[in-house]
Amino acid sequence: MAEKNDHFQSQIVQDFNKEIAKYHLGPLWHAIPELMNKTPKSQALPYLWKWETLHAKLMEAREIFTPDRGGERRAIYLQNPGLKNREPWGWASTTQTLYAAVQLILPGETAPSHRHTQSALRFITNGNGAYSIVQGERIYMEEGDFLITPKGLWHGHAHPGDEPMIWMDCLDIPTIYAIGGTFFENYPEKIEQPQVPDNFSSQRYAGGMVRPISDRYPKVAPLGSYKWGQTLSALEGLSKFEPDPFDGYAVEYINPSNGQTANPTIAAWMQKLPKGFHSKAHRHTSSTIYQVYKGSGYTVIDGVRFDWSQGDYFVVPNWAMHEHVASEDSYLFSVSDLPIMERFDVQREEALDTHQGHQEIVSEFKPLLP
Ligand code: GTQ
Repeated sequence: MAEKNDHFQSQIVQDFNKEIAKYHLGPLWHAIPELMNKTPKSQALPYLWKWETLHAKLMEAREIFTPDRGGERRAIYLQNPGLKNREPWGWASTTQTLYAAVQLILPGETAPSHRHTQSALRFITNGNGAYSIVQGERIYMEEGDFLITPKGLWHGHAHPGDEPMIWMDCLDIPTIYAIGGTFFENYPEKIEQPQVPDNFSSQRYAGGMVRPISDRYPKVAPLGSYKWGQTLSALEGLSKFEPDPFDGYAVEYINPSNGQTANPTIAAWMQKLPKGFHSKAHRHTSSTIYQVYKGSGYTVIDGVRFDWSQGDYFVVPNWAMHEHVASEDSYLFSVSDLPIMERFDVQREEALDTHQGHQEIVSEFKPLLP
């Protein structure tokens, strides 16, 4: 081993590395330890954004940017500190594969319709009364609802209600950027007009466990919004039994016509961690962005304690050991790149097998407050 390292460091090798760089060539012997780690080495870092900070910055943005003047959404995205320097696209990354943002819409505002090859989803955290119009369907949004905007469909938002609304956006922007698959188009008018009755898709799927017979071979996801009440009753049913040791009581939002994830590239879950629940620690290839919908507790990520409470967002990067503890009944909404990892057949999972499956806490994360 010593011999190999010495040679790797030798002047003759280093000079050669420099020489070929002039021709836009690189030495594999230099790069391989970084490119081919034994196990995933995430460039994204574990991180947590406090609600106080997100809320304060959205409020400051109220006047600074309006969709009507700017022609775009008032969204502030979560920039992972580990990915900041990965220009040009790293700057819009929350994990290596996914982008997450908080979006604010005020009564009377309109966020113009557009379409793109990125898949999007929304989770409504604050307020009621705005609608998203997705490919001609007006979908009214209420707290706790989960919505999808499949890739390629026109979508815009408008707010006829009377209180500010905030929601979480998640898109596969970094993934689509990395593969060179970005297409984007503005709608010719400010916003689409309805083509079908309001809340058409959620009414068609009101049963929750049956599909209209015409949806046997769906071309696009046939359900646009998943109402909080239905999600909650699914969790209540599940909560009568034993929790999953790693995730408590968790459900995944699916395309009810075919049982696949609601969005083909982004998995979305809602999980309930009952008061006092302490999960076992594990790690997996996929990375996750959590939104604390209700409750409080902490998550230990690679030995660091991240305390969370309602409205906070946090990231568990690829292959980071993590376990959750709930101080009160808590509901965590989360998104992950599990479908991407599965598609590439690289999803693996490993439970911590020391200390009864719990990590030793070595430090506590200190969040940035406004
Ligand atoms: O609301 O359609 O955060 O297209 C990023 C891209 C939100 C949206 C984002 C988008 C949207």
